[in-house]
Amino acid sequence: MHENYQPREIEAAAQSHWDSQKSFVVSEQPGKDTFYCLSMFPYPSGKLHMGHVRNYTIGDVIARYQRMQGKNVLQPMGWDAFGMPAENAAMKNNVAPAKWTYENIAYMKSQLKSLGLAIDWSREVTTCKPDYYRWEQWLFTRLFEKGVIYRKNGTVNWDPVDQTVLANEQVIDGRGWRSGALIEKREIPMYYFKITAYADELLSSLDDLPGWPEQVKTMQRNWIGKSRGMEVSFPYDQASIGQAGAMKVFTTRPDTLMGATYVAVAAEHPLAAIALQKLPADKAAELQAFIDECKRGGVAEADIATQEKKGLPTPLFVEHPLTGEKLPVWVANYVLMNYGEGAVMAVPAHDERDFEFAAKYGLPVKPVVRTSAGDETPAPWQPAYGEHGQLINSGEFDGLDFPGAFDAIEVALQKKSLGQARTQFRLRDWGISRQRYWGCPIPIIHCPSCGDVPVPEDQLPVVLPEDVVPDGAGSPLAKMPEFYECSCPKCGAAAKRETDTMDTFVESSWYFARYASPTYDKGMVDPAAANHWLPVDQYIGGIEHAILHLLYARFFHKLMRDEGLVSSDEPFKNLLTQGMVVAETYYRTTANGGKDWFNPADVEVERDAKAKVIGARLKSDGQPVEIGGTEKMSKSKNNGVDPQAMIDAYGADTCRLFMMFASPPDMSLEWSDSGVEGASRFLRRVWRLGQAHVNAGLPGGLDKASLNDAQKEVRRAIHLAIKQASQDVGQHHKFNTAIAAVMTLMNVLEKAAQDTDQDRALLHEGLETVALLLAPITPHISHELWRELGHADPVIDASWPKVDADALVQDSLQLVVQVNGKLRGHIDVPADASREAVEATARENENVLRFTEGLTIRKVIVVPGKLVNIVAN
Ligand code: ANZ
Ligand code: ZN
Repeated sequence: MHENYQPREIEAAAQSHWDSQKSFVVSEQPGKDTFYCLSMFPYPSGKLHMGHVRNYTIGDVIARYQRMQGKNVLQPMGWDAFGMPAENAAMKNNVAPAKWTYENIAYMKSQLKSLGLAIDWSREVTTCKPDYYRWEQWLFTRLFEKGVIYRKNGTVNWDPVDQTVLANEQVIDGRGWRSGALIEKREIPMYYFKITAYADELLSSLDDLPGWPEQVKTMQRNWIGKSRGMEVSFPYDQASIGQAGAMKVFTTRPDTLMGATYVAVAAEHPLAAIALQKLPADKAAELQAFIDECKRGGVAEADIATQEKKGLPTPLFVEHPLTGEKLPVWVANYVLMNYGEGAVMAVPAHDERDFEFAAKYGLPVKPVVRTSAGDETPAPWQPAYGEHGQLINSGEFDGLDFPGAFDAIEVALQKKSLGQARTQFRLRDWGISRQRYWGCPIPIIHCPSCGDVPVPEDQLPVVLPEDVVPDGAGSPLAKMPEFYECSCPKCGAAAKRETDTMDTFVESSWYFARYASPTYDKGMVDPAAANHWLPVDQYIGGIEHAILHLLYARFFHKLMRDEGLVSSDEPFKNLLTQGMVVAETYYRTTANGGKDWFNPADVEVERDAKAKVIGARLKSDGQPVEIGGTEKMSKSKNNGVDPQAMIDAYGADTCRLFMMFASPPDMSLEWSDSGVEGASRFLRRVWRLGQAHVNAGLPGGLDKASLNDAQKEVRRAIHLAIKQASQDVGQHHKFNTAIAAVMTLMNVLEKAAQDTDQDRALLHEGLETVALLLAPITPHISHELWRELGHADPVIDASWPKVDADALVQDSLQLVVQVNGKLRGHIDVPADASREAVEATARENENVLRFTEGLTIRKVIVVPGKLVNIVAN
C-alpha cells in the first residue's frame, strides 16, 4: 500500500474482502451469545442525509464492538418503502411511485455500502413488496376475525376541491395544501386497531425496560395517559331542555364537584343540537356558525390545546348532582367530542382552561380546595390553584383531603346513581385506513349480503398495482374497477374490494421481527428464528419516533406474541435515541422582508486571530451574509450538508470518525469543516506511523519482563487506552472519549523510541491496539493496518483487547510536596512505599529542607498516591 493515506483504495479493498467472504451474513448458532443490533430503517426519500449517516454509524460501531466481544451479531437493513412522498414525487414528475421508490432504494443502498456498514444484506426487507406486506395482510385478517381490528366511522380532513382526504400535515391554516380550499371534517368508515385493549400493558411494561431513556418512557406514559377519575351525571333541567335525561362528564377532580359553576359541551354534543332548536332564529344562526367553525378546524389535538378558548351560552341548564343547583350549559371549543364524554363540569377556581373561559365570559369562580396559594383564586392564574388540598366551601365534605373527598363524593353520587369511579386512557384506538394509493391494501371484501369479509389466506396477498401514477384527486384504486371488482369469498356474489390502504406506520411496526426470517414463506415469521434473535438488544433511532413508532411496534410485538409468533413481551431491550445533526445557518433578508437561506458549503466564514467567527460571505459574490445560528439540518433553512460530498472527498472512515468524535451519540452534533479536517489528519497520522513501522520490518515478540522505565511508560499508555476505551464503548456508548483515549495513545507512540527490537515490539503492540480500538469506528483503515501488522485473520474476527493489569502498575509514583500548604516540589517514591518511607523521603527533599530551615516540623500529612504536606512553624 501507499506511503500516504489513500482512503479510496483502502476502503474498496476492505469492502470487497467483506463482500467476498460474506463477512456479515449470519445464521442462528445455538449456544453462541446473540446480539441483535438494529437501526431504524430509512424511508427511501432519494439520498442519505446526515441524520441517517449518524444513526447507521452509531449502530455499526455497536455491532462491530459486540462482534469483537465474541457475540453472533445480527445487523440488518431494509426500506420503509410506502408513503406519501412517493405519491407527491409521482405527481410532480409523472413517474409511478413504485419506480421512484425502487430507484431511490438502489441509490441509497450504494451509499450505505460505501459507508462500510457491517450489514447482513441477505436479509434486506422492502415493505412495498408483496412478499412482505402479504403477512401484514394475513395478520390483519386474523385480528379482524378476533375483533382486535374493527370498523367504525372516523373523522378525516376533507378537501372539497380535490375531492380527497388530507393528512393533518397537509392542512395548513385550515386549508388544503394543494387546492387552498377550506377543509371540512368528514365522517367516513375506517378500520381501527384496538390498541386501547393493550393500554394497561403498554403502560405497565415500560417498567420492565431499564435500558430505555427515561425521557422516552415518560413521553409514552403521557401519550397513553392513564387517569383515574369519576364519571358524573348532571340531570337535565327539564324546564329548559324539554326532556328527561342526564349529561355525563368524566373528571379527574371529583373533589372539586362543589366548585362546578357551569358545564361545557363539545360542538358535536347532543345538547348543542337541542340548544339550536330552543334558541330564537338569530341566536340559533350564531350558534350554528360557531359549531361549524369548531367542526372545521384541524383534527390534530395539538391545535385544539393551543387555540384561543371560545364559547357561546345556550338557554339550557343541568342540575348539580348533589345540590340540585341549576348550572348553565355552554358550547366551548376546548371540549373535545372524542375524549371522555364530550362534556366537562367546569371548575374555574381549580382548572386553568375553565379559569380562562370563566374570566372571558364573566362566569362565577368558586374555590373549594385550600391550596398553597390560599383560599382564593384571583387573576392571574397560578399553577398552585390546581393543587390537591383540603376541601373548603363544600358542606359535609369540608376538611377532607383528595383521597378522602374522592371516596366520600363517590359514595354520595352512588347513592343517587349519579356517579362511579372510572379509569380512562388518553390513548385512542389506532385508525389505519388511508384513502391513498401507495400503501398496503386492506384485505377486506365488501359483500352486499355477507358484509365485510376478510380475504382468505389462500387469496393473499392483495397485490397493489405498481404502474399507477396518481393525479391527486381521490384514491386511484377507487377509480380502478380492475382492482376493486371481485367476488365474495363466502357466497360468490359480485362484491367490492376495499380500496383504502394502511397507515404506513403498520409496516414499520413489525419489520424488526421479519429480519429474523426475511424470506420465510410459511408465515409472518419463523417462530424459531424470531425467538432466537428477538428481542432486539440495541435499537437506535431518532427521538422523533419516541412516541408513535415505538408505541405501535411495542403493540404489534404483543399482538404477535398473542398469535404465538414470538415469546418475548417487548421488542427492544435497549434504546438509544441519537441527537440531532445541526449546522450553522446563513441568510440575507430579501426586499419583501423574507429570508434567502444559503448553504454552509457556499459560504466562507471569517475569523479573528482567536478563531472567533466575525462574519461570513457568500463564495459566489463575495458579499456578506447574516449568521442565523445553529439549527437542525433542514431543507427550509438550507443548512443540510450532503454526506456524499464528505465521503467522496475524505472517505468513509473520516466521516465515521468525525461523527463519533464530535459528540456522544445522544447529544446534538454540530457539523464543522474543521472537525472533518481534524478527523482526516488523525487518520493520516495513524497511517504514517503504521507504514513506517511496517516498512522497517516486523519485530520479534515483546519481552515484558525486561522493559526499561521508558518502555514501561509506553506500555502503560497502551493499556490505559484499552481500559478507557473499553469502559467508554462497552458501558456508556461514549465513543468520543474512547477516540480521545486512542488519540492520547497515538501521541505517546509517535514519540516513543524505535531504536531497539524491544522498542519496536512495543510499538507493534501499540499499533495493534490502535487498530483494534478503532476497528468498530474506522473499520477500513483498521482492516488494512491489522493485515499489514502480520495477521492472517481479519480484524473483524479479532477479539477486543484486554487490559494487562501488570502494565498499569506503576513502579514509582510522583507525589506533590507542600510546606504549609504551598507547593514546594515533587518526590518520586516506590509505588508500594510505606507511609513512614514516604514521609522520610519528603523530609530529605532539598526544597523541604530549605523552606523548613529554622522551623520546627509539627506535623506531616500524607495523602497516599497524591501529596505530602509538611506543617512547620
Ligand atoms: C373538572 C376538573 C376540575 C377537571 C379541575 C380538572 C381540574 P385527563 O387527566 O387528561 O384525563 N375533560 C374531560 N373531558 C374532556 C373533554 N372531552 N374535553 C376537554 N376536557 C375534558 O383530564 C381529565 C380532565 O379533563 C377532566 O377533569 C376534565 O376537567 C377535562 F380542577 O373536570 B376536569
Ligand atoms: Zn357474500
